[in-house]
Amino acid sequence: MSVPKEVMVDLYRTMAKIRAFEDMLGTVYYEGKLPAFDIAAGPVPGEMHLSQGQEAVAAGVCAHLRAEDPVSGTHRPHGPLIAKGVDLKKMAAEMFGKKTGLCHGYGGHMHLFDTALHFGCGGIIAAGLPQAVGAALAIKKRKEDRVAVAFIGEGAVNAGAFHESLNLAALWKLPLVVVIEDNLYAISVPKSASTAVKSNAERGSAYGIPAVQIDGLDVVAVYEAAGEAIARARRGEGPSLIEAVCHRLRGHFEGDGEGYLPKGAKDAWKAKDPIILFGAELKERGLLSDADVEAITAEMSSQVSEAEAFARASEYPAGAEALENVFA
Ligand SMILES: Cc1ncc(C[n+]2csc(CCOP(=O)(O)OP(=O)(O)O)c2C)c(N)n1
Ligand SMILES: [Mg+2]
Repeated sequence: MSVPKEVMVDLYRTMAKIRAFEDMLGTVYYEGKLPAFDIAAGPVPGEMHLSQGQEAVAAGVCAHLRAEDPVSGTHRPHGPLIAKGVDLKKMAAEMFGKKTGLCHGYGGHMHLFDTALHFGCGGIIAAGLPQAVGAALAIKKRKEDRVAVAFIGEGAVNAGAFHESLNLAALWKLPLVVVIEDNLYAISVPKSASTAVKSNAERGSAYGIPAVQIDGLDVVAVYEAAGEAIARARRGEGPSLIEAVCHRLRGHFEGDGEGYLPKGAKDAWKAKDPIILFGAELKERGLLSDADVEAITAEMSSQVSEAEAFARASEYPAGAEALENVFA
């Protein structure tokens, strides 16, 4: 498949937007938390899992999705939600715990729900996959032209929910695409210390599901693999599995000392930053100039600054509202 120029530029724009948003969070998050690292302090309290280095996976997959296609994200959810087209202001406000947020400030960064985009995520590892299977079952029963996509970490693949989900999705031939974001580590545990097979794509064969391992740093490779898998699901031919191998350029969570990483690993990953690599490729092919790249970076950073300003200026929910909209 040759990817049209406009799509290539759009993929780059999406990756740049995710990066700009997370760069902002990576700074704001530390406000008020240092020097003792008080996780509850500052404008964005609680844990924070950023996904710098994984943008190509989110951009390449979500470029094929429509608003009505349900997506379940992980505890590292920003990429897919931004790539799906979230309102950045509402997303930022949610993380700042404000009333104007996607979930009125109840959720925070790990619990981003966007009903308009049919997006959900959560902090329980592997829990989003059965939910995506449920969504895919509903789509099939209602005979709708929609596809459910589940993002899942390579660590989560060892949970029972992964295997139960794949079995049912295959048995019922559901319109589901499972995207494993293999960033090589589950917190401090490398895949080699947790996983019996070299490639999790091998696990697709246990359920008769087509599965591919791809370079998750290469957005075009992701776009092509996801295009095939999503088209297959839309044709009613059942689920597929994509294992996208990438890396994370920050710690598991903000505040992670990363003492478990082998010497030099981080530098090697930084040298393969998917956005820098793709930007260079687009320039080499004459699809973007230096000035275009600068303009896109400036545009995304201005959108993100507006979202941040909106979040800061919004009101906190009143304490008396804390028990509204929750099971109590
Ligand atoms: C059921 C459950 N067990 C354990 C945890 C603690 N935990 C949070 S993130 C994580 C590792 C997840 O690794 P992976 O699936 O590879 O995703 P990544 O963080 O690398 O994106 C674990 C074990 C959890 N949140 N939920
Ligand atoms: Mg991982």
